[in-house]
Amino acid sequence: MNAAIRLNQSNLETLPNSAHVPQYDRSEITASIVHVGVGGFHRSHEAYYTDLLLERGGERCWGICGVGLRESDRKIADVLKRQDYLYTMIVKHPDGKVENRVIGSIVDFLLACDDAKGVIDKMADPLTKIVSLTITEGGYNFDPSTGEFDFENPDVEHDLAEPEQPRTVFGFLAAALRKRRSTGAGAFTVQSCDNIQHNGDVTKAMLLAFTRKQDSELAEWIENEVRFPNAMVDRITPVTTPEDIESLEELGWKDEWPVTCEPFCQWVIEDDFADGRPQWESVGAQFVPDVTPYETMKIRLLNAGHSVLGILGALHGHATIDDCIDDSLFETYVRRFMDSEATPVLDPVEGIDLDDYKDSLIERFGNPNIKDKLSRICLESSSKLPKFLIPTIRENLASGGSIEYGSLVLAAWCYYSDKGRDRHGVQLEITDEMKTELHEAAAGSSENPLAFLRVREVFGDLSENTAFTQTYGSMVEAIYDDPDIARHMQAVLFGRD
Ligand code: CS2
Repeated sequence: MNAAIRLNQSNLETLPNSAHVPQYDRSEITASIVHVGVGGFHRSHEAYYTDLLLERGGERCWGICGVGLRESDRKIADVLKRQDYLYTMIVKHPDGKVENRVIGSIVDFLLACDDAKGVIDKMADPLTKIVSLTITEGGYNFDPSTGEFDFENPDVEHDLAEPEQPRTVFGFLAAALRKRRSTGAGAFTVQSCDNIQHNGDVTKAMLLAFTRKQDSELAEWIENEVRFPNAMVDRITPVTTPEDIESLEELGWKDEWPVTCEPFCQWVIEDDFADGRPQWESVGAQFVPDVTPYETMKIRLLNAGHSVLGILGALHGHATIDDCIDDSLFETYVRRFMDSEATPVLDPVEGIDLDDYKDSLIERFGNPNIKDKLSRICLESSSKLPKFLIPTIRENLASGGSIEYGSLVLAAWCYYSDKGRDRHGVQLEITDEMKTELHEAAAGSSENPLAFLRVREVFGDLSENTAFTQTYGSMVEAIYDDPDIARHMQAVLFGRD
């Protein structure tokens, strides 16, 4: 076999034809979009839609400049730079078909921890029209039980003290917008692409809370001028594996960090932009006046469905989401959770049949080629569950609906956080900013089954709701008595024997 060709601009023409390469002149593309958080999801979603658009002949200004805020972004910064910001998107179909597309829409990258000024200047450049974000659910820096901005975060304290050397996304947005206001450059749009209900509204509320502490006039200007469209984003994007890299090498090219994803892709956006936007609707995105029902549906069914399978499956010893769906107990459980707890508290979504939507989720979860690891799904559960699952439990408590399916997941999460092992005693890979705190709270459960609920940042006042604590408390006791989670899932589904 010939040595694999390195992926970069000058080698594009010589890549094997099993790769689709950008059919446009990338040297003409300028970056009016600055994107913070260039992880797998951005690369399989917004950057992909934008690549399709550029290929369709969309305006040349809509390229993307990636931004990484932290030291941990150095690897992607270096890899993309070496590859002239090109990377391969590997789409894995359920029937085994694979499509490889080299994406060309990212044309620059800045690492903020090396060059804060460069990032502020780029965002403040009048040619920048959109600053989009995938900063994860936890990145919005609010306390889920109060919804308030967390001023105790040391990086926020730092940003308030050093406005020109920020570390957080809010510090950068405020610094750039301050500069635009003073130079008369006008506002840009801040476009959240994270799985948070009302993600635009939340971004706005957080940025305003932060900026008011710094400069109330600037906050007022932001409130009036900047736009924050809400959006629903969707594409399952597992962590890239060494095998993915090898699969491309076997085909003849070397990409140090491709991204893999499922074929399904959806983006529903409110049409509310400060200074123009790409015509993403011509490549499949939907613009709607109000995205709320789509967002809620997706977060409460897809993301919560993932978390249900993730936590229960991890304790059981499953490794991936498709392993769970292959196990009829898990498939039935997640579907019943969706039908009897998530759906009753959802508003109808115009043009969408929820039963079809749920069928399609089960099919997507079952894609055997995606191999979406439960360790990715359970990553940062402390910021996911308060957004994906707990609101459904709360709303069912208020309406007198069922809470058993969701409560078992929280009880299982307590055991998972305490023991850190699955039922075979195998150590679980747990990555969570609150890991220690969760572990310490959960460790008190043998004496007090409600001990875990004292983590108020996650559970809020759930510990004061008797209907919840009765159900949850008895589930914790049952799991500590017998950690075989499948038995407890059966009990929820079919009643205790
Ligand atoms: C997952 C999401 O992070 C998670 O727990 O549910 O990453 C999910 O795969 C995407 O939101 C799909 O659009």
